[in-house]
Amino acid sequence: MLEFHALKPLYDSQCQTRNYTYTYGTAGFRDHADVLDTVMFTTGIVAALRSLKHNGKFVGVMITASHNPPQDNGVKIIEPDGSMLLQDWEPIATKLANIASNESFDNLVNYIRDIIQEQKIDIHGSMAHIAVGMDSRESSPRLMNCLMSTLEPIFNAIVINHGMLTTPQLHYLTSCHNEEDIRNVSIETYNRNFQSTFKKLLNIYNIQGFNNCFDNLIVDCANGIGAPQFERFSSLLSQSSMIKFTNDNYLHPETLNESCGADFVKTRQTLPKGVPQEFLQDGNNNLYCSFDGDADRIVFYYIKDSKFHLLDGDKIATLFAKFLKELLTTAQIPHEKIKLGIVQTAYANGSSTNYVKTKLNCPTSCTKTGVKHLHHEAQTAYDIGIYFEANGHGTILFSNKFYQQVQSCIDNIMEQPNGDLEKDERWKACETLLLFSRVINQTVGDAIADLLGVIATLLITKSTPDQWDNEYTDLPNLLSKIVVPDRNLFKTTDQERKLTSPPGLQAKMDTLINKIENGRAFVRASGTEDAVRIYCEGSSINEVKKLSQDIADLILKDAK
Ligand code: G16
Repeated sequence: MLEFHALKPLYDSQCQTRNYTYTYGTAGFRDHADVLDTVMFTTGIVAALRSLKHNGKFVGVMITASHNPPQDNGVKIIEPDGSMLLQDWEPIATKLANIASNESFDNLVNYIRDIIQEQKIDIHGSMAHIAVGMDSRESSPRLMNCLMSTLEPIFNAIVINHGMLTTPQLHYLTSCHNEEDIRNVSIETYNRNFQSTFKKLLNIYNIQGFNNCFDNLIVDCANGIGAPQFERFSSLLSQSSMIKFTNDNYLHPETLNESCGADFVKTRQTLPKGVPQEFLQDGNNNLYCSFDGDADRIVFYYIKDSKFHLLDGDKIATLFAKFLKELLTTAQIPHEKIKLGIVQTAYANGSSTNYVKTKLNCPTSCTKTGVKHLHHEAQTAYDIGIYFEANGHGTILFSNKFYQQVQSCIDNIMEQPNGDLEKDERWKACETLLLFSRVINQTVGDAIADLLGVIATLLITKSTPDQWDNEYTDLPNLLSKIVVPDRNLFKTTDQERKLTSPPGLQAKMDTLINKIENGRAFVRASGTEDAVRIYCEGSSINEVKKLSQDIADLILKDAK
């Protein structure tokens, strides 16, 4: 039974932000932390109802604004299997928040009753179960109070508070809560599972250290929650003395994502601040990487001839695709039996898409920005669905058919006579495929798990960062953002590659794009920041810069 009579005093005390319109963005609600109290309050209610809809399974709620500046915050709801909130529920969550902010308390209660009725939620059956967590922002504990305020008093829910952890850790633990005895699930579950699988994977090849592929791994943690989590995690790896940290100042939340982190490095195509000089000596053989604020994204880079080289989400996806394809070949699993494909967005560099199609001979798909779109496509279109946004957000999904095929291959190998070299190689490939699939966090993009996957791939294939990079050369590109009076005027079609509004703008852009060699550009409204993003690429960086500036001028002129 829901205790609605107790809701009013909670609503009065928690929902201080009124007459404000909330919008559900690319990855949940995200805004200045000062206005998020009301939407946190209603998100707690949505999470409880979502859990009841799943007959009391665990649903996760993460308080984070990921790559956004320190003064912002946000919230993401996680389904029982660890994936993002079902898209059908996004309008429900939005409507509830806006009623709480703009209408009467009675309307709020009436809409909650409507949701229960329309969604056929049995409120007399199971209890709601919620797992919550937050990033290291200053506003997170306050917003956590708003979020949790209704869970026990109104819903009598069982709440597990994981405190500060990364977003992908909470996605993973939410799915574990639904599979294992809840008393046994903690952050150690995550650490143990990924550490031991990584060790087993490297043991197949007797790999020590970084196998001469690079000297040190320098990890920029964006001064976020990834710092303490990965410091603890990596201390138990045999490579720990070669893993160095920078921007790990998570106890100073005002420094979060400030001139560091995955978003900064990818957009500026430069080193983050704070990398100690000793790791930047000329001729060094280090691999560097940057997490974002909640460690769900990662990009890599290295320095050669004093020049910065970026290895972004496209490079990670293609590294994984090449490696997995070769393993399937060695295991003698016909490619027709396991469909391996790559899912990208419009931000993917044209060279990467070309490389996937012509060199790797893999199918590709393009979706709208937002992990939820890529995840869905990877899950439905492929048996090995590798999805990455160029900004470093992504993972790999392995279907049941993949596991069946690899297992039947192993069964087949066992029937062969011992001492057969080919048999050993096939067995190794199958074991690698299975363990690799478990080093990857299949619930969502995860900087720590993706890091393990990349390191394992490089070490097993004995590749240096330079060799990884040399598979193809990115077309010069530029991603920028501008602030306009109303970003909601910017509407797109064709997976965000073309504007349909403001009217006439796309045609004017096309004229500019057609003037440059290999020119490609698009404009879209961000779903996480109050800005419009402009992406341009072409054969020459100077032309790309000019194109980007011309498009920005067009937009600003149009907005006047
Ligand atoms: C979120 C989404 C990503 C998206 C990014 C930028 O990342 O999860 O899928 O690429 O925002 O989105 P937009 O261009 O709409 O602002 P994160 O790491 O901030 O949660």
